[in-house]
Amino acid sequence: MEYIRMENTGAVAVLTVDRPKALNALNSHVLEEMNEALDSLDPSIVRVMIITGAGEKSFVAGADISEMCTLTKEQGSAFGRKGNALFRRIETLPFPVIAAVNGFALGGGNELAMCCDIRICSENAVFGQPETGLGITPGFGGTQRLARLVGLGMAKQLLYTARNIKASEALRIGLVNAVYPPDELMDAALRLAEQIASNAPIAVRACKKAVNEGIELGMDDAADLEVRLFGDCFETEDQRLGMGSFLKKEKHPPYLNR
Ligand code: DAK
Repeated sequence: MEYIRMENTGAVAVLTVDRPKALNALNSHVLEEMNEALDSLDPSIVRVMIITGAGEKSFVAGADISEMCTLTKEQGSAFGRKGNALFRRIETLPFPVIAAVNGFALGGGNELAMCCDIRICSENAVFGQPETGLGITPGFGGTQRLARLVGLGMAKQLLYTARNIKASEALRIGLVNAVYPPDELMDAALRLAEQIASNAPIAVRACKKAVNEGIELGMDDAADLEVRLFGDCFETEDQRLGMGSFLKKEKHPPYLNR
């Protein structure tokens, strides 16, 4: 692959968008390769994936403006569908995904970060949806996920003004969970990933499903979903191991792959 690197050392996979000359902007080729990279993962082994950008300056500086500028209406919709489908695929992967945002996360870059389960960033990160300044709307889920993450009022302000915000403001509004010095970001992401990967994979996956699907439901249906997923954990090896070790006052051995 030309623009995507996938390092998969077992439980933790790291996907790097590697197109630093264009600040890792997403063209069709990058989107296709990202899909290919996801195809290569074995979900019975991978427990957490980290997504980051190559270089020190940019996570992803958006969809590729040079590719988009000549698109017709139909081509624009097709491009939006392709990006939206990929980001939805990432959002619904069975295991958690962490965005390690190491610089610019603008437009499609912020949208990529937002389809991940957890976002952490470096002190030099910059977030924004600059699309209205370019004559378009966000097309990879930005109008939908931003409002869900930071609330309607703040999302609308960021979308209408096209204003970029720094890491400290992203932290304040809840767009990211933590900010690190640039040279500590990847270690922090890996530590977080290892911590998640050390827990029971069946339970972690069920939590992701319960939160993602439950948030779309009314409370009664959401509670039913939670009860079903809770029940599904019983009689699993993970549950026997986790509770058995606690009752024997022992540290449980590593959970096996499922
Ligand atoms: N696309 C293409 N090339 C980009 C790019 C981008 N988004 N961002 C940066 N580059 C390229 C620059 O053109 C430059 O290339 P060369 O001139 O060296 O060949 C190189 O990366 C370095 O950039 P700069 O020289 O500009 O670097 P600076 O440090 O001066 O500035 C910057 C960094 C991130 C502030 C600046 O590059 C910038 O403003 N970039 C554009 C950021 C942006 O507006 N991103 C949002 C893109 S719009 C939809 C589907 C999808 C979308 C919308 C609708 N539908 C189907 C409805 C998504 C839209 C977007 O993501």
